[in-house]
Amino acid sequence: MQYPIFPKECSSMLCKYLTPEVFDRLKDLKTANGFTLEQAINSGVQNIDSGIGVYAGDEESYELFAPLFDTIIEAYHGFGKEDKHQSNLNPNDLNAPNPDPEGNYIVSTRIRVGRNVDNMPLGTAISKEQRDQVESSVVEGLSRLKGELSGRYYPLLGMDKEAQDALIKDHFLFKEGDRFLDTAGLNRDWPAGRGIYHNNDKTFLVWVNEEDQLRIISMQKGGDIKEVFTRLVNAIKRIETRVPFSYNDHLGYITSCPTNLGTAMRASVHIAVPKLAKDMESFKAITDKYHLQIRGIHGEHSESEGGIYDISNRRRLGITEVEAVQDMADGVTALIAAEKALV
Ligand code: ADP
Ligand code: CIR
Repeated sequence: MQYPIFPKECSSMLCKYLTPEVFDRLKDLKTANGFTLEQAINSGVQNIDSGIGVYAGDEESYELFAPLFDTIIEAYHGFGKEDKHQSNLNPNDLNAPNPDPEGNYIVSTRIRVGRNVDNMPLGTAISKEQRDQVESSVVEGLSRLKGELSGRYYPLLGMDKEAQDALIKDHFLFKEGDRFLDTAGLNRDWPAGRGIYHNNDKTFLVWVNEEDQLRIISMQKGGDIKEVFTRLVNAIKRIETRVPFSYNDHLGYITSCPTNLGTAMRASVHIAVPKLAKDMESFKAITDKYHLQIRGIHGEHSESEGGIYDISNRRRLGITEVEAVQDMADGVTALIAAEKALV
């Protein structure tokens, strides 16, 4: 493989940190699962508008390709090679009263974590048989959930197009054909092995074999962040009694994309701040202060509609789950105060 040609306008972390020296050191290496540098960087090479541009094939990728991954992890999370990750899933440590009890700004709240099965390659490097095996063991574990968490699994294979599109439009299901995931090898054998589990109210959902093998999701209308977090924590604890998750003391939960390492948690609100959004500089000053990311209404790489934005914690590694949610809760409180102050 030759050193890739990145056009001038490319500003991804991949083109910034994959120097010719780093490339030469890593280009012939392969993990035990056969995952190569070429595979790790293909998404960012093909999609020059990537923000990051790399994916791991397995836990070992983070060690073997460390000269590339470590610089990206440091730049994204501010987390160094010697740092240790700490988890805290105790909802009692969260100070997050509803920032919008009258329901004027927050449309909905969602918190998700990514998880992958221990001793399996990640979705980028997994075989069809292994993926199917992940699906059946996860579905078996989910079938034991009780009470509010009990629900049904809907495989993508055989789901009618209308039902699938409705779930996507209503923000419950992952989209199809994402070009970043495609070029990372994450959509191979689509739609086999993929699906969604949800309870009747669609307040608890699990995506199976998308970017990560599990995306465990708690969501509901309004701004009761603590209720959403509490439901999520209960679900994580139940599921991990049946499905062993990939975790280490340095990187926390292992995920395909290095931005998701650690807590693997994204806590978001859909929030209407139309006045503030007219002044993107002030909007961004607040989101930067609280380490928040702004996304559009249909998820990553989408646009806002009607002044409604998806606001979530940006940092996931080197902070606890409680701190990640706290970033979002404090930042959203500040955004609402700023919106109220505008006439
Ligand atoms: P992820 O959360 O896995 O990083 P995306 O950014 O692609 O992935 O979002 C996945 C879906 O979740 C999208 O349909 C998005 O609109 C929806 N979503 C995210 N946050 C919220 C929220 N607070 N309320 C409702 N839907 C949400
Ligand atoms: C990119 O590099 O833009 C995609 N591979 C997605 C990266 C994940 N984005 C994020 O900010 N969490």
